[in-house]
Formats: sequence, C-alpha cells, structure tokens
Amino acid sequence: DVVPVRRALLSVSDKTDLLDLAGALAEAGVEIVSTGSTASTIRDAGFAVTDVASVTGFAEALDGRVKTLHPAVHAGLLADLRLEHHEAQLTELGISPFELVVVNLYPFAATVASGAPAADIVEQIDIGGPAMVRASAKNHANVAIVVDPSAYGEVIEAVRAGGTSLRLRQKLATLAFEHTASYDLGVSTWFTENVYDQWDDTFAADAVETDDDESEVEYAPSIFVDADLAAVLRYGENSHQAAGLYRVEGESGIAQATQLHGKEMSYNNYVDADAAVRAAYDFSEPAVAIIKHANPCGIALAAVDAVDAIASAHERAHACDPVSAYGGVIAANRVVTRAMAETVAGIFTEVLVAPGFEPEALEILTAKKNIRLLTLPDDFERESDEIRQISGGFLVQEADAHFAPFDSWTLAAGEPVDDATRRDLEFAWTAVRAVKSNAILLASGGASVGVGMGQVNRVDSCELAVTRAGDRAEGSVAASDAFFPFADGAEILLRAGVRAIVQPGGSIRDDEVVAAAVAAGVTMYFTGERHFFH
Ligand code: 93A
Repeated sequence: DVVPVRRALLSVSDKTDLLDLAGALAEAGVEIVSTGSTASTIRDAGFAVTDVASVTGFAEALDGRVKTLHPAVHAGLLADLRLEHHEAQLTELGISPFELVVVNLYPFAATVASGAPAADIVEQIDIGGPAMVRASAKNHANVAIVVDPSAYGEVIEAVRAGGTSLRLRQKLATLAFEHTASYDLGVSTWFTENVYDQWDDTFAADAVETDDDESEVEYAPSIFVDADLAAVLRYGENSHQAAGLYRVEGESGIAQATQLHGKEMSYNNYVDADAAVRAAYDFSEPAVAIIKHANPCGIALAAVDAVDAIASAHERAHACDPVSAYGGVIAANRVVTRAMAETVAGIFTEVLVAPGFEPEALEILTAKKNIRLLTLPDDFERESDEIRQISGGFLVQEADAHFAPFDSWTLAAGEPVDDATRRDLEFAWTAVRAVKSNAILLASGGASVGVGMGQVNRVDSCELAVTRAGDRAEGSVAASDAFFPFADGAEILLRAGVRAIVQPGGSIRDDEVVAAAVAAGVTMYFTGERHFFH
C-alpha cells in the first residue's frame, strides 16, 4: 500500500512553507513539476523544477485560465497503476504519473471579503486547481493530494520514509474533497447573493409580494461552515439573520426532500414544511395539513364519500380557514392528484410537499412560478428524536408520536358517543397535537373547523377556536391539548354548541369542568395524556 514518491506536481496560491516542502522533495530526489509563480518561487530558491508547460507542450493560455487543464497532467493524476492497461496506456501516450500533488486554490473568499469588483471575483474562481485536487483525491490509491500547508510535515516524513501509506492518502483525499466542497459552497453562495438576484428581477413582475423579498445577509455564520452544511439559505427567520440548512446523515426527513419546482426554499419554508408534514403524517388515512407560521390553519381527512381522497382532504383543510391558508405551506400524506393540483393552483401557496405527484398534477403546478414543490424521500420517517437549542446547550426529547386510543379514554361526562362522533373525537385528538399550546381544535366530519393556538391561557384559545369556527362550532367536537384548569374555557366551547369534548383531564378543578359539561348535556372524555407542543 506504500506508494514511493518520484514525481510531484506543485501549484499553490498560498505559498506558506512552500520552500520547506520543495527543499525536502528535492533532497529526496523527487522531480518537481510546477506552474507559473509556484515554479518561479521554487526556482528562485535554487531548487530544480520542471515547468508544467514543458510537460503539456502548451504555454499557459488565456491569462492563466488554462495552465494545467491538459491530458498530460490529468492522465498522470488519474492513472490507476494497479491496472496493467492504465500503465500500458500511459507508456503509449508518453505520460508519466504523479505520486504527490500539492495544490491550494485561488483565494476566492479573501477576494470577496476584500470588496473587489465582481469581474475580479469571477477571475478568482479556480477551475484547474479543483480539477487536479478532485482527480488526485479520486485516485488516492495511487496519489497523495495535499491541500493545506499544515499537512506538509507529515507528507515530508512519509516521502523520506519511503512513500505515502494508503491510510495517509485516504485521510488527505477526504480533506481534499471537503476543501473543494467548501470552496464551491463559497462560490455558489456568492452567486446566489450577487448574480442570481439580478436575474430574479425577471420574475418580480408577477411575483406575489411576500416577506422574503428583503435584502439578505452576506455570509452564513461561521458555526455553520461545516461538512454537514447542505445549503446556505438566503437568510433566517428575518432578512438580517444568516442561516443554513444542515442535513443529518442517514436521516430522511424534510431536510432530505427533493425540490421539483419553484424558488429556493427559505428558512421559514423549511420550518413550516416540517410542521405540515408532521401534522399530515400523524394520520394513516389520506390527510392534508395547511400551515402558517408553524401552526395549522386547517387539517383534514377525506370526506367519507370522496372520489379523490387527497383532493377532498385538501379542500376540507382549506375550508377550515381560507383567509389564513393564503400563502400557506401544504403537506399531503398521499401522492398529489390532478384534482388536488387544480385546486391548489388557484390558491397562492408557498410550498406543497407530498410523497409524490401524478404527472398531470405536476404539469398543472409547475405552470405556477411561485409555488415550491417538494417530494419526501421514499423512506421518509418522522423524527424519532427532537432537538431544541437553548443558550449554552440543547434539549433532546423523543418525538410526540403516541396517541392514546379511544378504548383507553374514560367517559367523564354525558352519554357514550356514536361511531361518527367517536371518529371525530379521535380525529380532533390527533389533529390538536400539531397545534401550538395552548391548543383547542374544533372538528366536524374529520376536518378541523376552528383552531385556537399559541395563547398564554386556555380561555383565549377557546375564544379563538370558536370565533374562527363561527356557525360551524355548533355540533362540532372539541379537543384540548391539556386539561382545563378552570371551567371557564370549557364553558366557552359549551356555549358555542360543541357536542363532545376530549381532553387529558387531571386538573384539581376537573369536578367543575365536568359539572359544566354535564349541565350542558355534553359528553366529555379524558385521555389521561396531554400533547403540549411549543
Ligand atoms: O485558472 S485556473 O483555473 N486554470 C488552470 O488550469 C489552473 N491550474 C492551476 N487555475 C489553475 N491553477 C491554480 O493556479 C491552482 O489551483 C493554484 O491556486 C494557482 C497556482 O498558480 P501559479 O503557480 O501560477 O501561481
């Protein structure tokens, strides 16, 4: 596995410790091939060096844009000498292999940071360098690739000891791919922020005004500059916050979703898409959730007699609160059909995420410029653990995926319910979990009709749910994510005409709450389990 070093290719913008390396290589009898200023630096120090132009038979061209981009270089980097026919071809072509490549790239990030004009920045996009780095890293069975002067010492030691080990070449190749990936991320970020935006103006005319069209921050915070960064986002929750998307390896959730269409996903789009998917996938039946600001403005199953289940679920989810659903984020837990697509196309929607799209549905939806379409990975799984950052650390908990089955509930007030009411209560109890606490959800026929969320007392959430439901509160069922500490909240629901209530129970004033239900002739179940969600 040890590869002796006979010939090295050196091409570096950052000349730190270059002469130490060149000296050690010269002393070890290694032939040094090098480019422009790297070659002259080495030569000026008195070491022998072969110009890359004499290897390629080509002078540097196009102001240095083409220096090393030549088969005489790249075949020398990519030949796998474990294969006889590679060796034979190199001989036939008169090309010698390299065993060591030392490259660092044009200082793109430093040029951006210096405030240089765009044309100068573009000139600092290294093409030949990354090509050599990637070729050598791919061919790490034969070539050691060094991208950082901090590795020179270890490499010199290996050269002196007779060659590079496979383990060292593997490590160097890994660092090399990290290096080119983060280099390209810097380039793509700059393009997103400085080049693409100008093209984006062509869309501006018919773009609906949204709050994500503000100026954006220039860099992702340094904490995000890491191997697991999947995308630098235009900005975070607000335009002055830098942000990035990280993908956890081996997971398949919303972070791994594939975007089929639309503008790039924003930070808030991801947050809402995640909430939408969680809500829709709480149900095994076809279900749709519409989210705004991480809260549902509608969750629904299909109507019993629906011809197209997912289209029906969407229509009913939308009907819950059409005003709030404007600019919403929709998740479906089934493939989006043509019928659903037709309805969605008529409603301004930020994101639609689903396990898939019928071809006709895709055709209809991709005609809309502003909607982002995402498909979930085939092996999509709800998170099993949840992580939340707090200052100085983070909290981890299991995801709330347990729903106490109806059979385990206790009848606290009124008569046992019929099947239809039971199904509504089960639906409401599942759906209310997706609502931020304090949460009250009114449902009818497997669809939410009024949602009260995010209030600091339960009374206000009850008021909100009832107000949003309007006439539909009458005869609906209600779910409360946690117990009623006093009877006042429940009384609001009872006055609005709900026919049954499901709630965890467990308040020291349960007696008063139950008495209110009994007085109204309304059934109340206790689940013995709460679903706070903050
Ligand atoms: O302009 S390039 O993209 N085209 C090339 O063919 C090429 N080959 C090496 N940039 C190229 N390089 C880069 O030149 C290297 O990555 C290195 O950063 C720099 C070293 O050039 P010199 O030794 O002439 O200063």
